[in-house]
Amino acid sequence: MGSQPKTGINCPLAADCLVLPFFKTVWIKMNQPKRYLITAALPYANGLKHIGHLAGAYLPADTYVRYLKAQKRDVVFVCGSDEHGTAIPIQATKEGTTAQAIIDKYHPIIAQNFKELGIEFDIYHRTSSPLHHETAQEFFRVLNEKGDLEIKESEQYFDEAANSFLADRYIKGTCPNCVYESAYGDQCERCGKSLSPDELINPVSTLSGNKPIKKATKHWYLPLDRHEAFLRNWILKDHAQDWRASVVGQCKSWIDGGLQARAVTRDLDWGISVPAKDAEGKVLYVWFDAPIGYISATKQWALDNNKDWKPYWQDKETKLVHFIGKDNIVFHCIIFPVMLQLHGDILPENVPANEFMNLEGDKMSTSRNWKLEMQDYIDDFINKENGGPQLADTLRYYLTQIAPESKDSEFTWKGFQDANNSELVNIFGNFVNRALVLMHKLCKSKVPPLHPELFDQLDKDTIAEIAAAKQRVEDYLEGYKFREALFEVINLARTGNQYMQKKEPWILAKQVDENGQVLPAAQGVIDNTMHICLQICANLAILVNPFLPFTAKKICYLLKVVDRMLEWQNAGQLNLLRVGYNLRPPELLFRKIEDTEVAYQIEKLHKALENSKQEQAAPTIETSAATAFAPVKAEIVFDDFAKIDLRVGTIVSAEKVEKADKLLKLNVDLGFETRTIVSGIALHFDTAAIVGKQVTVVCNLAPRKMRGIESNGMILMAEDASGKLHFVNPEDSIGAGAGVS
Ligand code: B3M
Ligand code: ZN
Repeated sequence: MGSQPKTGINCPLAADCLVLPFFKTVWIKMNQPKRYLITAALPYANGLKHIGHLAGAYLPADTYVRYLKAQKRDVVFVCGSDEHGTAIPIQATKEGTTAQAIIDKYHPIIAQNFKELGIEFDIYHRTSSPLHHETAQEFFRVLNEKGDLEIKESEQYFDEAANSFLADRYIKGTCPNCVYESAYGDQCERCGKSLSPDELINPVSTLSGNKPIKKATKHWYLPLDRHEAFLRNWILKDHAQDWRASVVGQCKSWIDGGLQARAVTRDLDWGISVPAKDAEGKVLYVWFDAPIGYISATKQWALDNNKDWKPYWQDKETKLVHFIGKDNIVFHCIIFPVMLQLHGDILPENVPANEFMNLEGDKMSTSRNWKLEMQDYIDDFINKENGGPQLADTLRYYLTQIAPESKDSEFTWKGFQDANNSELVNIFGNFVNRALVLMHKLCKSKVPPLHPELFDQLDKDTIAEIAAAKQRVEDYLEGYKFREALFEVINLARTGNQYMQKKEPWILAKQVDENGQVLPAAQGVIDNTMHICLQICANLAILVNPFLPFTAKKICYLLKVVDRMLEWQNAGQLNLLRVGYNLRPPELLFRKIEDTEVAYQIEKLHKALENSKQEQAAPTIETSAATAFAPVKAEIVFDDFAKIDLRVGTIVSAEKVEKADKLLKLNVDLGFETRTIVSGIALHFDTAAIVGKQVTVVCNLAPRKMRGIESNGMILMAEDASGKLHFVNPEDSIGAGAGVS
């Protein structure tokens, strides 16, 4: 089986098996929009993203887009990195590097993670791009020049020690809503409430830890209060029925709570400079520029594809849908729509926001290390020997099955295993596998003919069910009910299994004549059964494609049909596979998830939590973006210096220390011996790139345990003004062990 050429999916021969209607029935639905623009929240490029993010916005958006594309509708799916706001420089300080280095590090990793999980954007853009800066500035300018913004002077929190105003995340305090003690100045991460710094109880500067003072500063405001009537009409009247109740509910409480002017500029040195007079040192508020990122991404996509971006944002016949998590509702349903309306753009048709997904009984949290990052899942399942893209589908399946569409939901490893083993393996995979095995065995490896004259009620009901299932999946998808839609797909596989079980073609195959030939009447029923089962398999591929795209492709491969079969209009039919066509031997679609894998993941989760507690308690080697020269240390005499034994060493191996972002475990050849040295340089160097490098080693430093590993020495590093580290090493390669003095 493994030796079958994988090119079968697209090979011209394969197309023979696919019977498409002679003329394309262009399926025109009443009120079908001319085009779609689908957005998924732009993730902050300040760290790896976890499966809560994936389930909240990206997976449902991708599913919806795949469905629309299978219908051959005109759709553009945009996303990208949100690279501004205080979250970025704060992470840079944590990692001892620059804001630019942070976004350059995380943007490509996040993009790659999405790709490996089958999230297929038409463009994954960046808000640090010049095109975005221009677009956001133009947007601001238009509103400012029309008088849609107000300029106000107000007292804002200021950190005297750091000589800096404290924007959003530079200020922490107790949430007035849920009394969480580490709420940020713009939002409480526990209850999701959007806040202003003034609402925080006991505010503290995260720069110095001091209590901030108030100081006057000038900012531009978006006066939401002027737009109450518009918002009431548009959300609470026009969309009261078609938007999710939780979304309408949150909007209503915002509107009823009294809309206020929101500052759209900040005193900060990271972001898009405010294009106005007297605005030096000020940048656009990240939540002003980030949603405009959807527009700049569309522009970039249009440039790349020789298309016009304008209709996607300006033509009323475009259906704009924002996929987000519930903490982003106010920005996408209230603030951005007001901006769009003032700017003369279209408004979103829907904002299907999801609630939160918890993990093993607790909230997912990056700071507490209670999370499953996309990268971790990719490493542990997809990129493993017994992994592959099918394992991306397993995650997609479970996350959709437990999608927090109307209330918070919970990811458990046991649930993941059950969903995979009892539904994907036992129902879906098993059905497709049995259909292929029996077809080879009972029908000479070919798609058998149909004998309608032999149909009984069960055949007729089963055939009818194929079209009915398609309709239900479609209705749910159109209504953004992804978990129900997926349930219907699995249910069709369940129907197929039951049908096969009731028909028992393997028993009928025992009705043979004296030559061992199956009796014609029995063979007729076998043919019908297997024909219907195989057509169900083809239908399953189409219906499952938006959810589990890798699986859909694999079924096409097994059935030797081209991917074109996956077009939605083909579903619901019984003519997808040509009679007499030879299919491939079966291959399993899914593998079992073992108990040991579940146990390993749960243990890993708890260990990570423990480690993060230790890491927060233990001193770490800090590097900082030094902008000034450090003062010279107190004088020492020569004898003090002579006590330090410096040698040239060669790095012979380097590996990351598990769950310690900054540490590398190095083996360094000192000529007379090879030593283990733990060094806090992991954020600056790739392990592969430093093997073979020469370094200067303090080799008589007392051993020290770091993360349970004994470190025997220290490597000298030089730090440049940007905070980047460089090795201190001899100009030419010399023998390891040479003394340095
Ligand atoms: N970056 C927040 C988040 O990742 C923010 C979304 C922007 S969408 C325009 O949840
Ligand atoms: Zn709160």
